[in-house]
Amino acid sequence: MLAKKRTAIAIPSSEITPKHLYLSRRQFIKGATGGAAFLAASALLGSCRPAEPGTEAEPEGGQASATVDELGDPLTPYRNVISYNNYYEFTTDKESVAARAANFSTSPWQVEVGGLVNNPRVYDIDDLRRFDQEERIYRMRCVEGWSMVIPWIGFPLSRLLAEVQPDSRARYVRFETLHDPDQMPGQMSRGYPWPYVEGLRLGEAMHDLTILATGLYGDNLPPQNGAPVRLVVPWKYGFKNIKSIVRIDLVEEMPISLWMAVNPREYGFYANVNPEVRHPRWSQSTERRIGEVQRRATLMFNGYAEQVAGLYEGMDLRLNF
Ligand SMILES: Nc1nc2c(c(=O)[nH]1)N[C@H]1C(S)=C(S)[C@@H](COP(=O)(O)O)O[C@H]1N2
Ligand SMILES: [Mo]
Repeated sequence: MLAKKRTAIAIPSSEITPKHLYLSRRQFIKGATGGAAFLAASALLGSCRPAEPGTEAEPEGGQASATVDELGDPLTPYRNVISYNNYYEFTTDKESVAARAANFSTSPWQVEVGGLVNNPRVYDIDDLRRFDQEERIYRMRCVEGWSMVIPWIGFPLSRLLAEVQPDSRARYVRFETLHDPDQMPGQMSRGYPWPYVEGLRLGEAMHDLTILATGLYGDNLPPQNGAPVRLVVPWKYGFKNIKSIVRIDLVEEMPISLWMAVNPREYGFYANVNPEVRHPRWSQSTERRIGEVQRRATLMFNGYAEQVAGLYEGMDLRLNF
């Protein structure tokens, strides 16, 4: 394996084990247990989770370049990452999302990028996979008070924005999830203004920590985690990390997210992780890390203050919550 620095949050792609090496390692493991050339071949063709009946009691996962994040916190086990989810389009029961989303069709898939840009473009999911993919090990803190550490695979959103070239009027980026009630029964529920929408200020969207994720634990995203492409902004509450994106627009006005529309008093646009700003119904000063027993302190900007505090200089974070 490669020698790794523990200091970097963003491990440059040159330093992580590229996917084909994960796959050949997996092939080796499979081979050693009587596994299969077929699995390796299908994996190389980009198939999702190569689960061959009989050889795997559990989904494999575990293909990460490190076992801890840059603070020394252990990665959340793969099985937890893929079995405890928030994805209201399928169900509000976190433990049932995986089963309900299992047949979600993510191919073909296109993401339309437009609005105030010089080069609007429709990307096939394969076009997005062609951006240099890196591993990013990030903490994810849900506004409900639980958290995980997840090794994502993806690429900085800034690289996509550089291609479409926001024009001088663009101030915000607006993201939209697929709207397809036939596949997503939760979208029949009238309590929410579907489709799911989220937004970032342009400077937040351009920040190097902000990625479009296409995978986790060295594999493609499972449907329950937002396949085939979702946003990850690690210093904000989890709900900003919009799943299964089909549209990205550069806009002039602050987008109204689904959660702002549902309850603006409780869910602001910024949603920066902040232990000092209470949710109206609970404290945000501690969190339950999935897999741990004791609650732990929630960190300002989820532990990324050094990287992102500058984005909010001079802003009142109590008003801009
Ligand atoms: N489209 C969509 N995106 C979504 C959600 C959702 O319900 N629908 N839930 C959000 C919330 S509240 C969280 S905490 C994270 C959960 O991501 P995970 O299931 O991959 O851990 O996804 C976010 N993205
Ligand atoms: Mo969340």
